[in-house]
Amino acid sequence: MYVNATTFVGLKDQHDLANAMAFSSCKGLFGIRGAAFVAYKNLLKIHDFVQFYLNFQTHQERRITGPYYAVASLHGVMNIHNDIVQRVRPNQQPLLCKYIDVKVTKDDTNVVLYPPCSDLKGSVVCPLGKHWNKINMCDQIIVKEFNYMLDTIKFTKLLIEEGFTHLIVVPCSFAKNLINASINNSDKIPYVPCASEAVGCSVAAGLSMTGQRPIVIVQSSGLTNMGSCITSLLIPYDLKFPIITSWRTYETGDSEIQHAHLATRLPDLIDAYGYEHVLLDLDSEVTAKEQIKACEQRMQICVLQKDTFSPVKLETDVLNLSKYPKRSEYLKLMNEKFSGTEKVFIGTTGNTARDMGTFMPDTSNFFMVGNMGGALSLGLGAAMAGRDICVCGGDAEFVMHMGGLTTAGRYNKGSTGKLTYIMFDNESNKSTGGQRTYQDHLNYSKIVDGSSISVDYDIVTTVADFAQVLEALDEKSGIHFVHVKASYDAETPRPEAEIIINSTDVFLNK
Ligand SMILES: Cc1ncc(C[n+]2csc(CCOP(=O)(O)OP(=O)(O)O)c2C)c(N)n1
Ligand SMILES: [Mg+2]
Repeated sequence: MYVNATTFVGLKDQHDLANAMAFSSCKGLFGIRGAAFVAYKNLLKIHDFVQFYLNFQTHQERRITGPYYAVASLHGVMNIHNDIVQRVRPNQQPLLCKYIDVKVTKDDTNVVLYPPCSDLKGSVVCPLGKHWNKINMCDQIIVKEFNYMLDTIKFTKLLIEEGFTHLIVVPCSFAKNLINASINNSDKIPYVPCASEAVGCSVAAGLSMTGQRPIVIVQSSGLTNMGSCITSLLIPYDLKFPIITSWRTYETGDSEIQHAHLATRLPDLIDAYGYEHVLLDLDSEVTAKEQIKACEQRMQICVLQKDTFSPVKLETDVLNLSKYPKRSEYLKLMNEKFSGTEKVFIGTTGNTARDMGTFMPDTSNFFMVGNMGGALSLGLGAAMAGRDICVCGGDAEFVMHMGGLTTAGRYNKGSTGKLTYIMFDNESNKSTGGQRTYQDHLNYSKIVDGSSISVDYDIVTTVADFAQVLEALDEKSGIHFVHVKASYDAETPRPEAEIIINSTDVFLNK
């Protein structure tokens, strides 16, 4: 039996079972750099192997590279072998190449720290050469616990002191606390909520060209919306300002299927845009601020991980929807009325789809958990194919790709099937932390009406009115809009991944 025991020399049991063993690498040999050797039992009966590497004579006769002179030094090691092994056992020294979840800095000029080649939060410890003498390497390094979180108030203050002027945002729950801090400090660093990331990027470009210093914050899904602005505006005109994108993660079976693709490919997307990415530091507000500042000089996009910002409560502009029914009350009514019918309900990104999963179990639902802003257009396509469609959207979803209204309006009086667009207006982005949408200046009905979509009803604020509107719509064809005011329900669970994925079937079951 021939064992490759590299890096395990003396640390694993039962090596004595091997007839021959090879050790190599500096790490496995108590600090001997580049060393390698072969050990074998006396009186070995050696079989010839055709393979070069497996042939024992290859090693015995040193036909491959390996500084076998190092074997000599082991003669000395063997006398104190037990002693050394004790020193490399856990508790005495970190094991070789061990990942530790702390930040390591050196406290001794003899210590050499290598920066990691990949994005690592913690440190990898390889105590080379530290087993031989009795110096404990822990005495030569400083090990600091991570905060794992930036102090949001301190960080916001640093951004303001640095001279950043605006926070241009399409919300992501990862940025909720920073957004709250910005709203609390709106006289110093105004919060600028934007209809879409493409809009936000252009607004920031305009600000930066006039000498302002905006910071753009978006969700990873929204970085795709900014593609045209980045590649055909920022790059050709050499405009640089900080862009921070959250990095939504995904695990198999997770129902946030909309994040699965970029969960692994976000760095590739940033790379394709021609930028480098840097993980926003979790440990030091000053370092994080410097990373953001550096984006004004070089083509770099900052990546924001979950739980980066410490909690901050909103002090102003707190939402009050208490006079409106909860969205669940409207949804339950529709569940009862349309249970078992052919009407297909499209639930949008945000909490609408989630709430539909809970409160509309008996209708045919398509859960559009991604593609924010695209629900009306998706509904239009299905209606063009003759289906009876009801889009259930949100107020933030409404504005994201508002151009879809103009396309839909063109087909209102044609041969299009039936399409109803119900916008549940809770004046906020409920699913990303409840930030207000600040869209009081909009007259949704006028915008829709101006796009030639039918608006036959006043804003709905009661369930009774909603029931009447639904009755009236039963008799109508074409494309209709209903503006419904709704308050919050308690958080509902996301429908399971399989249910979401298979919900495309509702378009086929006629
Ligand atoms: C392109 C894109 N940008 C941002 C997001 C993050 N996001 C998810 S839901 C949402 C807001 C939804 O608000 P609204 O449509 O009003 O629905 P509500 O949750 O309030 O019911 C945002 C900004 C996203 N999913 N996709
Ligand atoms: Mg909303």
